[in-house]
Amino acid sequence: MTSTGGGGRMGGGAALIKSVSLFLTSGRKASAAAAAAASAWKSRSGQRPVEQDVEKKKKTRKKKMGDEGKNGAGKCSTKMMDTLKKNSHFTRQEIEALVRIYRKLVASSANVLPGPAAGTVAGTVVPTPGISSTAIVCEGLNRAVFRELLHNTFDLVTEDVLMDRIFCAFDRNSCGVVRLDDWVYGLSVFLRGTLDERTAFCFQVYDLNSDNYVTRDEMFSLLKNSLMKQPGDDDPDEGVKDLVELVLRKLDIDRDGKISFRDFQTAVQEEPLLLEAFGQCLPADGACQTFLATLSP
Ligand SMILES: [Ca+2]
Ligand SMILES: [Ca+2]
Repeated sequence: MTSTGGGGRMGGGAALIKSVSLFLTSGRKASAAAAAAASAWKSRSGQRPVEQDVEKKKKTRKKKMGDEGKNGAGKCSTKMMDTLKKNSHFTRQEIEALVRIYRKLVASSANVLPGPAAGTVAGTVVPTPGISSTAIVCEGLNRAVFRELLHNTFDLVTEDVLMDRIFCAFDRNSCGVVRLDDWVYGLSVFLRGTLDERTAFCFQVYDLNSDNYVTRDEMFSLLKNSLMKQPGDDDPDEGVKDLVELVLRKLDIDRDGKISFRDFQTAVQEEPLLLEAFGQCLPADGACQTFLATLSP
């Protein structure tokens, strides 16, 4: 795999990338798929003129979807459809198909939560009138259903901690479930995201405590398991620490000992392979194509 990032600043970059991807792909079942996906992403982001210079406002998670569109399956209110379409890379037909899939998945899962889901900060769930205050009903895909989907539909074979972080990245207002708008916007990044969108997504996944930095500790947690799978390693921790320093040198552009989003974005722009430097959190290209094909009539 050759670098499309170019750039003189990547001095020892090639060697590092090689060692990083070696570490990361060893012991990972989908290594071939991941490599193929990486190059596919690369060529795709390279060749697409990206006509959708979709507003980054999308990421200012303040937009509130008042109406969840409780109409029939596959339908949502015109206003909501317009919003979803405007802020995603999907066509109207694709969104309708996504809504149908979403409804099916929701119907197949029980979503009565005893309260704000564990691990979420102050759920912004609005109690539904007529429902006892002890049970908060929030329509959406829960962690179990979502995880199943990542695994089965998107062929994501990755660490539990990453699975969980991917869920959190989809669940934009931390209400403990992936709601319809979360679903459409998350899949938009998953399936058709620009490099910038995917960079923001991966950074969010890797920033385990959401403090806007990926620290040495976080890098250690993220890289630890990929190395542990190497057989015949006497002191895996040492190897992981070395790897952390290696990756840090590559990603910590401003040299303050931790990776900010700006660091990450700069590094990824120069070398897109670094996008998933801490583990796979985007689906393989084949899985994307298969899923997209099911959205077209
Ligand atoms: Ca962090
Ligand atoms: Ca930094």
